[in-house]
Amino acid sequence: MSIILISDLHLDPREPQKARILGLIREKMGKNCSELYILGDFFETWIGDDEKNELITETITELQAWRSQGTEIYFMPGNRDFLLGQAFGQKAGFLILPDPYKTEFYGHPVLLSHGDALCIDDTAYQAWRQKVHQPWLQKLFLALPLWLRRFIAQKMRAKSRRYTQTADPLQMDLNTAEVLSWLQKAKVDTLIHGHTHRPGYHLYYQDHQAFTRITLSDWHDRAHGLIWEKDGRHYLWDLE
Ligand SMILES: [Mn+2]
Repeated sequence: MSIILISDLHLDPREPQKARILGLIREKMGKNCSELYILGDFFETWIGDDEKNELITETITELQAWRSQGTEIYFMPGNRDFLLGQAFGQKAGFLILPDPYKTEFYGHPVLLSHGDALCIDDTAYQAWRQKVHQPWLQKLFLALPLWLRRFIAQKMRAKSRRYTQTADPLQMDLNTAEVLSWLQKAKVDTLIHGHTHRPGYHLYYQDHQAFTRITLSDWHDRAHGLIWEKDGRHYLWDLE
């Protein structure tokens, strides 16, 4: 048996076939997968659980297929789909996790996060993040008609695209001191996250202890994730 972690699929209604890649992975390794973790930015945008389109319907069907094979599904919101709520979680059959979330994989404690909250060097982004996470503002946004929410989301996405093109990529990465502080506070040695689309293993040594940060990739050209085996081995994989 194993645990699969994925993130940053950025599922988009303009490419409904993307949800089918999840189906290919399920056929390949779903039977041996006891838990599937989706660590944020599952959807390119999320404007409320009342939105309906072909992609959302296909995704619900796909996640139900994982569940009927015996896989428990956990979802942690990212910076694109932080408005995804319990109503959709219930429909799709997954549990919504807080960020960060401490759990154990076969007895090994791990800390899970989308990762954006750790990018503290990007002060402009953090200011925006703080603003959009205010409950009153979210409530106000969700009360708007769908067409208006779609329009606002489109504007915000264009603005964010312009920002990412000009901002310093190093500044947009996770802050190491902050990562180590989170790990030490949670008393774990391993962090698994997405967000930066820069997959890899990062090893740190501090206070006579080793720490690992595992970064998942996005699904821009291929499916990607982390497998955590029952015997404790873990590795990143790609499916072309
Ligand atoms: Mn992200």
